[in-house]
Amino acid sequence: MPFSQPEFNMLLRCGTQTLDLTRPALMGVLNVTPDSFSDGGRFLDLEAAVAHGLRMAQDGAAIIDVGGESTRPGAGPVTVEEEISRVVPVVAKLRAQTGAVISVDTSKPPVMRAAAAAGAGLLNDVRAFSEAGALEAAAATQCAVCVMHMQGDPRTMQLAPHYDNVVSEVAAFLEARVAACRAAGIAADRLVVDPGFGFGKTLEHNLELLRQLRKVGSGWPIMVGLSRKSFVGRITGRPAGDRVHGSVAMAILAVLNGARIIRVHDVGPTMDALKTVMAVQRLGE
Ligand code: 7PM
Repeated sequence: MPFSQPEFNMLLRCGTQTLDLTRPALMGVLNVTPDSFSDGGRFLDLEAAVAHGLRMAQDGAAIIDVGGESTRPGAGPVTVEEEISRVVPVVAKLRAQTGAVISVDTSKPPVMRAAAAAGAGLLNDVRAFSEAGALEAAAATQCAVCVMHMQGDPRTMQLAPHYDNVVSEVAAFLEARVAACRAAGIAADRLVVDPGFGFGKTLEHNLELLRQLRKVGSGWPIMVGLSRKSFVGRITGRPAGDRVHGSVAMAILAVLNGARIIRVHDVGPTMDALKTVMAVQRLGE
């Protein structure tokens, strides 16, 4: 498999765009849930979200991940219509105004179809395309797809996570979902895998996955989301708004352990750290 060779050119097909993963890419997190840009009116929500996305692209994010359904434990469910109305206008505006690949964080087939039609190039599903019709919907687009591991569901996943061997179990799950994607007709150059840090994992599970990250990906390009997560706070003793330095350190460790897409809130600081480390490592040369 070409992706296991570090020197090999890694081109990820994202609809009509191509993402070069020879060097690690940053994905900026853009939440379009009502609590994130709560200026009241929907127009302001849209403008603020687009401005934030453009800023992250300017700071060096190769991908902007637009999410309209909060996976936060206890967050209420969102209807398909509501999620489409939050996400699609932001996708369309960002696609028109930046060369970054637009990703959509969703589990719902109609949202996948609408987002792809509006110009999204990557479908990021924390449920790994397990909902009825999701694999078929993704396959019918030309988008890249990210399959993520989660134990349980967002509401209860942190109550009592358990694994006999977290690394081999996560790797086996991702292999199975990759096989399902391939069987549904999704080409190999459209696939990304993600161990799902914080999704049904204790602190020790997260640390073990980060230590053995290459084993988790079994050759496929690896995405990680570590930014501001509670286990970073467990280590540093800091609240979510004050976890930039811990998150940047985790991002760099992930890159050194083979990650190719790093999903972050703080694009500018992470990019500075990444550039610095890459100058020394000559990663991707
Ligand atoms: C509550 C719980 C709020 C979890 C936000 C989150 C990932 C992702 C998220 C990830 C991929 C967060 C998460 N995390 N997609 N979406 N990988 N592929 O902390 O780790 O941003 S949402």
